[in-house]
Amino acid sequence: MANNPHTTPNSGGPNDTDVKTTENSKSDNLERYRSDAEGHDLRTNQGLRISDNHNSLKAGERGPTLMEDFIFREKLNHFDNERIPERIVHARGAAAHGYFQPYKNAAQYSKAGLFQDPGKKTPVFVRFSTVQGSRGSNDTVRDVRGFATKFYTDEGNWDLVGNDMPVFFIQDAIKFPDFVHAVKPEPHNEIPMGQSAHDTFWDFVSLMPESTHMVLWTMSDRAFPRHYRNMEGFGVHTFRLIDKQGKGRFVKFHWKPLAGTCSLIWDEAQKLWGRDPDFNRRNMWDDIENGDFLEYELGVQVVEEEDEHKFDFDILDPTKIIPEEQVPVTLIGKMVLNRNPDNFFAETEQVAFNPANIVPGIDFSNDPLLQGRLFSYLDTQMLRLGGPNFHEIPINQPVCPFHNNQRDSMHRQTINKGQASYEPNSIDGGWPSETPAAAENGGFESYYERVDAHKVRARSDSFGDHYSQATLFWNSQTDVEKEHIIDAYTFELSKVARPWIRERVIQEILPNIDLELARRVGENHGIEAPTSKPAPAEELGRSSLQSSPALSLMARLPNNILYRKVAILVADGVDGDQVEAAKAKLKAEGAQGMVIAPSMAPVKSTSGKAIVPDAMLNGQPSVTLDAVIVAGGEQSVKTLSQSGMGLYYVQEAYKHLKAIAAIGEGQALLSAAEVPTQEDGIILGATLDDVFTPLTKAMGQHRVWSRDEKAKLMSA
Ligand code: HDD
Repeated sequence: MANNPHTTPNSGGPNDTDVKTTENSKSDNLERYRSDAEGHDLRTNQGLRISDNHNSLKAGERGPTLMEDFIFREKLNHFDNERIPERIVHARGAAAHGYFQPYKNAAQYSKAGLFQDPGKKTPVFVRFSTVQGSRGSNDTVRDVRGFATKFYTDEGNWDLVGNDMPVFFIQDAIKFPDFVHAVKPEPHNEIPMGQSAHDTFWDFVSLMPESTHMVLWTMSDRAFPRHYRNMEGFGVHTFRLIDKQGKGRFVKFHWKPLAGTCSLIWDEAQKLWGRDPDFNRRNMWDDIENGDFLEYELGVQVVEEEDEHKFDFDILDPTKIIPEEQVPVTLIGKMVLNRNPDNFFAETEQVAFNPANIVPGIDFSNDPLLQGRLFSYLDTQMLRLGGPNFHEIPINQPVCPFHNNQRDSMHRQTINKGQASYEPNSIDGGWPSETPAAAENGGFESYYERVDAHKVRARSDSFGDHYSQATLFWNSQTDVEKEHIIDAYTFELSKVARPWIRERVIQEILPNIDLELARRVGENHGIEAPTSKPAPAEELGRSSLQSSPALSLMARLPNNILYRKVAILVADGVDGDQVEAAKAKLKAEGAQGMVIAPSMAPVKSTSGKAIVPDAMLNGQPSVTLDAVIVAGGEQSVKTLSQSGMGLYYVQEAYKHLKAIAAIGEGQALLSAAEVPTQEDGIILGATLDDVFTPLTKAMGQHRVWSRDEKAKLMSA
């Protein structure tokens, strides 16, 4: 620093000092790249008007195509090169624009500009993803979901590249390629796609006890969220917040969804692979188009440096959470996702996240997984996005100015003026120049941490506890959640061909979480589980906390029906007024009623009025919606009762623990389908008013959990 004569202490460059982004800054920045063909002629990339886009140039009408046809060659050549390498992990994703706004000034934790002013909205771009499958795989597979946020701040881009689960499979980044090779489709036949239920995954994780906690999360229903709006998000690692005085504090970042947490049911998730492989991305897209935005609160768990060692685990170990009971989550702001991208490839596919993108006020910790990530992301973009200029791709550009002496390489867009591409210089006035670190909105300064140690390839003993937080997670689940976890291990291991791998999981891993869990999964596989925990004491750990209610999905039930979708089943002869009233009432509660009929032909109601269906029974099956109303009308109910799809609709909704209301004659459909009628969550009534409040109450619990055991009898 400092020997540049043009560096003025305590100030940035004259053109950089007054950067004030607004919620719209990123959209404004993208505007100059948007292209709208309306009213324009078809031209080549060189600007030539094309007169015939249907026929290639030939030697005679029936003759060979001529090499001379540069219009044909340009078109095919571009098409042939349309694909770029997909992400090695997180290949399938969907993204949205929005903003982040702090609740109040958070300067006591961090000097980062985006946390200071409650009036300030910082633009964000968020990409959600699955991890294992390729770009064309299904949304609802059992997997972790990526939750990556790019904040376009006045001080540069901050990327919070997190997941919907708060821990990770491995402790050291050097194991990442091994883990990814094990979980990805197997190398000899590329099977199975998007799933962990196969030999190499279970082989690896059963040989790596440190993965146990995270594997348990992925065996819970969290592994297939109902909607991206219903997922929590986590920065996973312990990071640092730095205040104006340069004091650092450890921090874990959390996203808390305002719509509550809820997930699909495994059977439902599997059926969705075929019924609507785009289920999550479609719902996010449609909701944003409808003005039903996604909202999350940003939370921080802050740990003073002097408290670093007061926990019974190491806060640098990414396989550990800091239980919310030990350090509460302070909510510091809100994020709203309110705009869909204009172009999937240009934005969602080309966006490049990197945990190394931080701003003054945020810094890293020595978590060895995080340290490795700081290398990997920049490196991977070189291949994926074709060289080091990917920061110039519109979606990746910061909204503040950025000037430096980096030059050239593939696809360079910036036309750097001037003669001096080095610093210091006295030819171009010394610009661009450094900004002193201590300045207001100043230059970045790494956290002043003393590191004095031997070079070793080693793992700290404090990372040795592999099981106590897995046990904590297990203990914190409700009975239904525990049953689903038992079912998940049972299912996954049933797909593992090698018996010794199944045995290793059941006899050497699961008992260390919980003996009953091991016994039950073992019973389902005919494998005897041990009656005491086999792992050494140091691996079993010593968590002082027995249970943490915050770890259950039930901790954040919605208790309202906002954004829920309800099927209203109809056929000719339906009570039309009732259908209209049901739609209106649902809308008034922030939900959406969808009229679903045997076909798309308008339905004749009892009043003679035609009702245009929103969808048909097999086009919008029950797995795509949250609850069902069977509307009254004798003829309508009779038609539905005589249709396989009509019967299946309510049976499947019952199986997936959904609330079902039947009005008047509607009850007959439930009886015909052998859906029990005297049960919680099955709401019968003569009028819409009779059923509406109990229906919304049941939906507010997301599912009718008390039905879980009985629903297994339903053959749908
Ligand atoms: Fe990673 C992508 C999240 C560990 C290496 N990662 C990627 C994405 C998310 C995460 C959300 C997709 C971003 C997007 O939408 O484009 N990764 C995580 C989390 C981790 C984690 C929460 C642990 C706490 N990752 C991790 C390690 C390494 C990587 C340890 C390597 C040492 N991750 C990558 C990558 C990817 C990636 C290969 C693939 C595509 C990309 O980066 O841009 O570099």
